[in-house]
Amino acid sequence: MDNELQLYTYFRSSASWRVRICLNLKKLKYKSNYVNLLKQEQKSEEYKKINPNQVVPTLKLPDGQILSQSIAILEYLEEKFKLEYQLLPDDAIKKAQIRSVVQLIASDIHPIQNLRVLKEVGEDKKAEWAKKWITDGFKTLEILLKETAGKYCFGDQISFADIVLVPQVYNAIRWKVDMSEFPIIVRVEKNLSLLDEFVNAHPDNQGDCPPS
Ligand SMILES: N[C@@H](CCC(=O)N[C@@H](CS)C(=O)NCC(=O)O)C(=O)O
Repeated sequence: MDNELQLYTYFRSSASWRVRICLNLKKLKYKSNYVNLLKQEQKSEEYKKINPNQVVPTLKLPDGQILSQSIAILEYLEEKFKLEYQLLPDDAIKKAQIRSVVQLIASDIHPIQNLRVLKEVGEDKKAEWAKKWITDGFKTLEILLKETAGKYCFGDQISFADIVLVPQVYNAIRWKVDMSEFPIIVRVEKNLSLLDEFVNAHPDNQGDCPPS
């Protein structure tokens, strides 16, 4: 079927996970096209035509148009489907503060511990590297959230910041970051992880997640 949203995704990809959460919150149905990063399927000639950057996620719209970059996709979904579930407030200052947290995670933390960067860092150093950069970023994040967090990153309203937070905490735990240093991050992530839209988007609940 072509007249549906299609998400090119990998179960453990943080950037894909962000888009899955957003689609769920906005109650948008989509088809998953699985791209196995461990099998290097993102490097295939076929996928390169869809996403020249050779990463997931990619969102294919029902009319065939293609969007890449998870945050650009979130922004598109917010503009187009704001009424379904509003993830950015109208207030310009609050919106900028939320985007600042998004950038901290999506631009300053996540790319340094991405698969292709870790490959360059090398097998023996990659765990220490990932742990260091996530820990450093979380130190800043904890300070920011002290001012803004309620149940979620910004008060009791789910925003883009929460969407990027949850996959990053999963990575942090995977790389053995000492989360006891970050009580606010831990509390917010716990609250979010109870919500159906977040549970459904979790790597364990994806069709391409291998049986444990
Ligand atoms: N800035 C991009 C990052 C995308 C990205 O790094 N995707 C990772 C998975 S989370 C990937 O596909 N990595 C494949 C690789 O590094 O070869 C976005 O937000 O969409």
